[in-house]
Amino acid sequence: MTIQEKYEEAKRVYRELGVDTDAALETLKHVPISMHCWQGDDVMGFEGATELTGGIQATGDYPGRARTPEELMMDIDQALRLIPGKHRLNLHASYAIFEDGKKADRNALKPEHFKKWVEFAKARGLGLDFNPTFFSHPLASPFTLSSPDENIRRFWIDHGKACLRIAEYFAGELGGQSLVNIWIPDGYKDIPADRLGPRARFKDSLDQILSIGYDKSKVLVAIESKVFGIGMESYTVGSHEFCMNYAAKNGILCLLDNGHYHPTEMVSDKISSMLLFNEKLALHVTRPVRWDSDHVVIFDDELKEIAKEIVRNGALDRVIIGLDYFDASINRVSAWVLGMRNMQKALLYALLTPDKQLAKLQNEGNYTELLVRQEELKFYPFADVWNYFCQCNGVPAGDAWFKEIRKYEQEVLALRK
Ligand code: RNT
Ligand code: ZN
Repeated sequence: MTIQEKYEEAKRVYRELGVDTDAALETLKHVPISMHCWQGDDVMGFEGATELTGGIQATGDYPGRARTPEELMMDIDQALRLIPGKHRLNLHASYAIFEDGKKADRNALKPEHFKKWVEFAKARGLGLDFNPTFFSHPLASPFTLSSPDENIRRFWIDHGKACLRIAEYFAGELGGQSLVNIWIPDGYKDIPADRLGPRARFKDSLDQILSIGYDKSKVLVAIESKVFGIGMESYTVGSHEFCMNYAAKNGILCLLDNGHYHPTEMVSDKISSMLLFNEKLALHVTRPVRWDSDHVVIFDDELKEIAKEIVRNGALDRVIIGLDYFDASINRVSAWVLGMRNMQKALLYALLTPDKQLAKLQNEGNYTELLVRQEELKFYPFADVWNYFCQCNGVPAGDAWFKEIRKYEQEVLALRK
């Protein structure tokens, strides 16, 4: 049976449930996912950094890490060839490209330092999102926007402002909106003597950054909270409560990273509450294994649950989905392709769920049937719909994409020594 024939059969089976597979595929095709550039080079960037700081870690030494803008762009292209649909690219400030050796420090970054990225994005029809980089820098150890040293704090405030201008430039050149996500690593290893002071300074720094009068129709600003980092186990300045309150009061977005909460606390359960009180919400989809380990996103229960919350609440255009992980122990292009395709699979799985019927069972108190139906759905011919989606969008279906990865590894990645 061909992919098409299998799809026709799947379509019939889902139709019996009241699910329109054609409509699901049409919707999925238009959901952009922001692919994080930093999976390609273990979050090193192009400033000559030799280590990753800020309490995050990319472990492993798989060969083929992208070392230059050209290599990273090549690898991104290879990944995008294997991912269905049109997407976005998420950059960090540390990926500025300095031409003619003219370097600029983080507080002096300008749109021109991202010209090459804009050209790259334009040629491929990608949108660009952005992140100021408050780590892997001599002045970032260990405090940035909450630093008690006013000179250091000023430096990072200027960095934040510079990044808003760069995002404005992205949106101006590429159309649409650009998301700027602020995450700072600031925190304490051990029990602090003052919890309020750092947070008050962080609050003031954010106020100053946002005061520059950026174009709100082009730039969406988010802040990302965190519960702990390596070396910041006892206290993080940008806790969830801090970020949620700051965002609510100042009309910016919350960005929820599903590696940034206590291990049994689920981001999928937070989405509905955020949607009731916010027009938009941003996500960093990752996979925490026992800690914020940033493993590659797989098609697991929490990913499906996150996708369901977005889809069944009609929030595909309100939730900005970005990926955030960095695994250096496996082929990095595979890591991107897997994560992106899995995110899309989860969205498709959600789009193929008869939500209204299930909600009805819930409201009627018919929990037995609800559970039975939810379980049976797992064995519906979902893969046949996915494969057809890949085929329609001109990318390899099933595991056929991996052959391309092998080839790329032999011909390109293995030569990087
Ligand atoms: C760190 C945050 C943050 C970073 C990226 C590189 O814990 O998740 O989003 O991973 O900015
Ligand atoms: Zn994150």
